Amino acid sequence: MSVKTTATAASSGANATEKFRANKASGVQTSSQRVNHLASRAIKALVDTVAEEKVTYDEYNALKAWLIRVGEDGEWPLFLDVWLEHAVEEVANADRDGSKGTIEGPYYVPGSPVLQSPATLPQRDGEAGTPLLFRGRVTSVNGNALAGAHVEIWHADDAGFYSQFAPGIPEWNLRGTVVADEEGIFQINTLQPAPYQIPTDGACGQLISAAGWHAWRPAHLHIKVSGPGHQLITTQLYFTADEHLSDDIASAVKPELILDPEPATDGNGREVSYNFVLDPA
Ligand code: MBD
Ligand code: FE
Repeated sequence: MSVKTTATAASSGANATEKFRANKASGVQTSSQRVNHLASRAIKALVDTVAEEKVTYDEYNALKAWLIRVGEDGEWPLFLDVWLEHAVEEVANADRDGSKGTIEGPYYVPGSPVLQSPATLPQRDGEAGTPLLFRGRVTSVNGNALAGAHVEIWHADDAGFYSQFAPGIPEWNLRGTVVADEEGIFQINTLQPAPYQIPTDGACGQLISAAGWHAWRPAHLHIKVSGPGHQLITTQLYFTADEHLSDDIASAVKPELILDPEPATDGNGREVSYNFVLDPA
């Protein structure tokens, strides 16, 4: 990774806190009975860990200092999405028959430019990376085409940075909402994303190095697919032969979500198809 990565990565974690406040922190109420039950279980899991592992005061204070730093660095969204969201997603999508979902992660922004298929995602002049043509069809579980389905896509640039979370990138760079045609078919021109390292210079990075873990996610496209009368699915697609498919730090890879692009028929980069199947609402 370039020097730029180290210089700016922490702000990507912190910016996710601001975006979360702006877009997601809703006033949803949870009953006191449910709060009591869940908080008691979560606290018990920690208490049991302390008792069973004979946690010392030094270790307790190290935990306290680290938790304080997670907040100071604005990395709660990053921490939760990397280490916990995968379990929430499994629960949320357990009953679906259509395409597999996976985690959203901290870098989604609603309201990306709406582009009619065939579309090219917004990008800078000379944007680095191998061209990738991503196409496919959106249908219902019964096989019917979903005309005008929305395929919303966002991904990191070749250096591993997401627009709106790292400085100096145009607002909607590599983000777009592509509208499928009457047959549910979409075509999206973008660039092959690179393997991605979560920010290493904040509290999450401190945990990773203290534990001797690595910070990598396999290269991925983030996607939300929706169609009239159907449930939106949030997912990611990965690429075959990526060395981090089997040890994603965010535990968000599923075998159904791995693409195997081929050389593009026009000789320019690579192309791949993937069909999405949505469950009725
Ligand atoms: C990402 O790009 C990502 O997808 C996840 C899940 C966590 C951190 C950065
Ligand atoms: Fe990501």
